[in-house]
Amino acid sequence: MKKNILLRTIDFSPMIKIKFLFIYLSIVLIGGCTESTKVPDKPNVLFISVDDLNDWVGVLGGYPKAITPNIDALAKRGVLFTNAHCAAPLCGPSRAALMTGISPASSGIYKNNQLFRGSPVLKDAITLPQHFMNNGYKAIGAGKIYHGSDPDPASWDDYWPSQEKNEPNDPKPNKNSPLIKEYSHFGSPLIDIGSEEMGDWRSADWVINQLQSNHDKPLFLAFGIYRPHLPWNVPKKYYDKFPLDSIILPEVNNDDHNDIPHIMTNWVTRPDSDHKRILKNDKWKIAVQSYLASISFADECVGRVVDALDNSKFRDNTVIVLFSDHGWHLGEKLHWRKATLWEESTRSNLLFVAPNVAKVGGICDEPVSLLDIYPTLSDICNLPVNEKVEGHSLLDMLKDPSIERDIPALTTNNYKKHALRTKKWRYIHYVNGAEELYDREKDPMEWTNLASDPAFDQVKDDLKKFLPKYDHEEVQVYRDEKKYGHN
Ligand SMILES: [Ca+2]
Ligand SMILES: [Ca+2]
Repeated sequence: MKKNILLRTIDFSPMIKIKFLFIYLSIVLIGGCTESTKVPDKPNVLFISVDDLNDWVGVLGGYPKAITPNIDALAKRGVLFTNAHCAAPLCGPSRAALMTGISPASSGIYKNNQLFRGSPVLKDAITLPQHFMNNGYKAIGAGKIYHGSDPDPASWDDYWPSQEKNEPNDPKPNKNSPLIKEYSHFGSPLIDIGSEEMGDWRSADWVINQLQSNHDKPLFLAFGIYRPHLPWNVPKKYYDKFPLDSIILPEVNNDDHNDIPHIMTNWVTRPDSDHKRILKNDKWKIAVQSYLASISFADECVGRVVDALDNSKFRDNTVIVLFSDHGWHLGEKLHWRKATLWEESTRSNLLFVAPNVAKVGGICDEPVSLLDIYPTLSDICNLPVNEKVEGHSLLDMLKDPSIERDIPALTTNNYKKHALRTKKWRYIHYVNGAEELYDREKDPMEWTNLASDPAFDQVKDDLKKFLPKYDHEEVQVYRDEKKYGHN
């Protein structure tokens, strides 16, 4: 306005007036453009978690025939972290760590049956959604974000199905279905059940509804997908995408356990191990098919919500993060499920889409941790730093994914059992001093344990410096097993 008054009141020559007008219009237009394309102070956050999803995703290349078009497309809109690792290779402690930003070694939360607020360190921790609520956001969500038996109502303004029960019920297979016997104890195809009856699908419906509604504050909107967590009961059409005769089995070395410490073989070679049972019953291909089918279903749920975001008014001012809470073994290293300190358990999905911040199509191969999600989202959204969190902001790496990082990713699986991952090495250190060391560049299947070779003493010494200086004893506050069972 002042410039207008200036132009009106001073008697300039016509030519100078035109020049003034040109400069003025340039300022307004350029200023306007800058305004419309800069990062909003408080962008919305769409926070997507996929449970138990390993690297069998197209863009991560863990399995050649995985069908994940929606996650692949999302990764190409921002930065994909190909070397991301969980803080703990189990649902409960991984989620407690990433949602509070505090590692298991600091909190003493290592197991699924511990209640994370029972830790004196986490009792009053400000969780990621609480941090957003404290800074003017509305935090809402649906599905599995925290571990099922350990929801955290303090983290949310609203939740679906409810604050106490975060995971919707799933349909069960018909007991008379002949497929139940044919398939493994991990689950089977659902016949005569549509996708829309699945719990994850209904969580997506709720999230989509929020994206189509008005909100008086910026949103922290969480969408927790339960598949491909067991049981792998998904509609048959997802199984049909992966004919059994097309299934490729993971590569294994039957002597693999000969050079791993006894503290680990105790568990993975036990007589009733999943691997022995699956081989005995000839269910390996069926299990691989079931996992792929469950991933394909989860990917479709991701796609539905992202499509809804793209068709909403939030499209251009929403940051998206997608992660999985840890990986999954399907026979690699003669092991199934998770809860190891090997690559299959620790490698996790992590990608960020952040308009005008994250490089479009960026790929970062540096080791990063799911603990980094908290400070990264906080930074992208211009929130104050929570000094208690232990992760490191990835903001600079989102802008320039070629930046190198010299901090290894740390994964903890129970008290004083840690793995460190750099670009080249995986180093594992157990509570009794036993070790494993793998050269990932030469040995990507982690078959040859180099830890006892003196030639690698210096490598181990350099890595050991990054082990926690302090390990909190296991917190003795457990959930009610009668209510939740042992799963
Ligand atoms: Ca999990
Ligand atoms: Ca081996």
